[in-house]
Amino acid sequence: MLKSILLSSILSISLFFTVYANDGYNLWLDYQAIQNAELKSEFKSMMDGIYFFGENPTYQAIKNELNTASEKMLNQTPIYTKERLSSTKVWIGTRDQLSQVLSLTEQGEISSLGPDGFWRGPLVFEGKTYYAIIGNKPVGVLYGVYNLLNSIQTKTFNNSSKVSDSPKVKFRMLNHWDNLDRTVERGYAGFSIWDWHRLPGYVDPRYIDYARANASIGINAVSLTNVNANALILTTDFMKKAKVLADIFRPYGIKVFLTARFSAPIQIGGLETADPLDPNVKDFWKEKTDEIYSFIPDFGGFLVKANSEGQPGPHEYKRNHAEGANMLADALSPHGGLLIWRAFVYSFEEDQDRHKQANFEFEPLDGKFRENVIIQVKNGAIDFQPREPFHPLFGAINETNIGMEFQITQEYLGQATQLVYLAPMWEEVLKTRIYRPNPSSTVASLLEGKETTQKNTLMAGVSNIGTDRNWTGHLFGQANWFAFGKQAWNPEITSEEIATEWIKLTFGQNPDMVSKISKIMLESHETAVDYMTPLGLHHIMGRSHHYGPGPWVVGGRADWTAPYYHQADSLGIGFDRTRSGSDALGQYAPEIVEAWSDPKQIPEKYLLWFHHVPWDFKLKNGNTLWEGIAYHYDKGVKDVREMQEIWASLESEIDPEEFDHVRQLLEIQEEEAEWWRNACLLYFQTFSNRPFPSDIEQPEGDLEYYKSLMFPNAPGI
Ligand code: BDP
Repeated sequence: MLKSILLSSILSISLFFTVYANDGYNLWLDYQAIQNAELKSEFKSMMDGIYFFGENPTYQAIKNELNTASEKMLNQTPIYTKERLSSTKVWIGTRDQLSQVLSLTEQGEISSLGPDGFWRGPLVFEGKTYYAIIGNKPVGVLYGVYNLLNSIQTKTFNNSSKVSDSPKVKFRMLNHWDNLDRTVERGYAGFSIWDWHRLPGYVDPRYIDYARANASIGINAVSLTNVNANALILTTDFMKKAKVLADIFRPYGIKVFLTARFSAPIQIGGLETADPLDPNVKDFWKEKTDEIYSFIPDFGGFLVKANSEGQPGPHEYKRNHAEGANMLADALSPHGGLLIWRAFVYSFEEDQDRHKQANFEFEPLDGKFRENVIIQVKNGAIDFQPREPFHPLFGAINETNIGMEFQITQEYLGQATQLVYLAPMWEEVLKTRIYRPNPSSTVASLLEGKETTQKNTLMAGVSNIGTDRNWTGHLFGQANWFAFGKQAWNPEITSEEIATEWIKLTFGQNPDMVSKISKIMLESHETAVDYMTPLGLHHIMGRSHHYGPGPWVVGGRADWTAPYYHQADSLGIGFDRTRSGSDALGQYAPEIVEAWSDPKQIPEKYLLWFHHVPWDFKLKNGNTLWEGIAYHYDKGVKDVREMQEIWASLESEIDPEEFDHVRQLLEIQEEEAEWWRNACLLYFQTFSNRPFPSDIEQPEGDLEYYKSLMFPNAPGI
């Protein structure tokens, strides 16, 4: 008896969890049942009569989305009417398709929103009001529908207000660093979702969910393969595989790009050279490109990493980046394709501060690139550090298209064990005033094409997506994917707005919960900077895998070692990048040079990035630099504990599986934060020779122990 009671209660507990547990697969498209009666009846009445002005694959994708949403939110299937009047409530179509029912003013308003823009709201026709969702192109309609569904989920829907929006950046792109064997460079969420081996025959349903997720946040381009490229992706067999993905993504408005290995003419073309000025090389690329377009007529173009970290490029043939890029751009331009050329270059021979090298190479070439080339520049000059000042190429080249590269995957920011919401970091960069080419220019306004004549604008993000059931390894990694899409659509949006929206879509509406999770998210980046690299420290992580602290890492080329960047000695710490040092600061606009040249004036968050300062240097709050470093590390650890406490207080509000997933990872984050603090403070103390402030938690352990830790199987390499 007892046994059977026990068994049945275990069963009911596990049933309970099976029914309610959320594994995160549905991302922000979870479409939870609507509780609010008024909203429910409003949405229900809309779903009772939807008329599409025409048919095309994107409208089919919209119907599929409406079916999913309505079934989950209302437990009913939408009714699609065959006739646009009578029982119809909702009209869906393009401006052209609705031209007979739109006034000229309305048509003008919609037209000004451009190809991806949408308009939704009430439309009166012959005395009856319809709710219309209109775009200039079907993809705009799709964005409008996602926007509507989002407003229902977040309870911001109002049937009498008109909403319109359009993206400020043309190409909103994910860069996958996925290899053909399915490993992912800097990937922390399992393997690549591209199952190349089973493509083209086997089509994983996940490809569609991936496209839905991207379209719902406005992402319209993806490059499928690692920038450390494999030439095989350009063989006919792989083109057939890529075609399947492109066909799936097309209705969702997403274009496929591939990474092109510069030496492909040698590797798969049987040539002896990849010299961009060689006629046979040009023919190779032209034929390859034509072949790709025969499979994928709307192929986006190539993304290229050349002459960087050992990748082949035009320098082998004494040609410059423009000669390399233009040759590929010429192969693409008859088809309307884009050539995205990365500015992440630094040479093996050059012993100049790595910070300066991209400007050295690209400034002299400004204006020499073809119209269909975009130079893709990382947000900072070193490499996706926890915090970097903006890259000095922004504002320095103004006759060449320039785009942003952010890293969504958290290579240097806790990988997939730490909760670090990246939107505030990106926002900080985007909103920075750069004074060039115009006095009021910001990184955002430049990227939007407002400051120059640039038409092809781009924001790219290195993807954090993998085969993990929840896509991103850490549930909060989803927020970074989501935020990237939102910021690419509108670089002026605030990270707070995005966080609120994501939380509501992911966890629900309770205002107290929303504000608590929002606090965790909004403070998490500063917290990570505190326990990893405060006050402008950078590149002091473990060698090669970049997991955990490694301020002692030496050996090999200088700019792959940590002391190259922190320059700690008995007198002080920091990289002198002013005139008395490498003068990387001199690559910025004069206003910035002036503001940042003085260690007393520069924002303290960049202090050690640009200055080597004595351990007793006085910070703005009166502490010495040494004390300040110690307080930042200490605060970082304490703030992680606060995140844990807030999270723990939400247990009754959050799905048990999601709650426990995050709880466990926060425990790891606390340990890792302590590890960072202990290791870095003990190490820097060997230079500062000063005691730790007595009111911080004293770093424990032994420096030699921290130095001895090895992680040969750390993910992502
Ligand atoms: C660095 C990564 C490396 C990438 C490189 C790049 O450590 O794996 O290949 O950037 O962006 O951050 O090309």
